[in-house]
Amino acid sequence: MIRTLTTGLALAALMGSAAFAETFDVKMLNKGADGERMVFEPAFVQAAPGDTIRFLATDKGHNAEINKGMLPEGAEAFSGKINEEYEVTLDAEGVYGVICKPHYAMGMVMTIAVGDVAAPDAFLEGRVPRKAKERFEAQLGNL
Ligand SMILES: [Cu+2]
Repeated sequence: MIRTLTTGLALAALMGSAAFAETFDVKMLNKGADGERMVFEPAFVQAAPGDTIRFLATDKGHNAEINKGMLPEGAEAFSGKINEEYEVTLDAEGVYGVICKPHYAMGMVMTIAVGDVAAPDAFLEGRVPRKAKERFEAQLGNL
């Protein structure tokens, strides 16, 4: 009886961290609820280390990938295929900039914050299309 209890507790402790990890669904859409075209919805996600982001191919023709250089130090870049659901677990704290490659110029971008973080200074340095920049700036406003 005691032995069973101990085993049960050890198991619960082992599964503890996984049990608290969350999954966030992000739709890839031709048109968002607010009428904006080519969007990730939601366009900003506040996550914790170990959480998973699931990009849903709700509409056709989209993908989700890290924009070059827009990821925390030590984090791995990722890239989903067009028309496919894609799932990624983020362990490194920081700010991740995600784009849909075909619609980057049209501003199809989103931001994921992992942990309690601030927007990095250099996040929007370099060449970012105007519409994408506007949306990134609005998303970073959540931090
Ligand atoms: Cu797209």
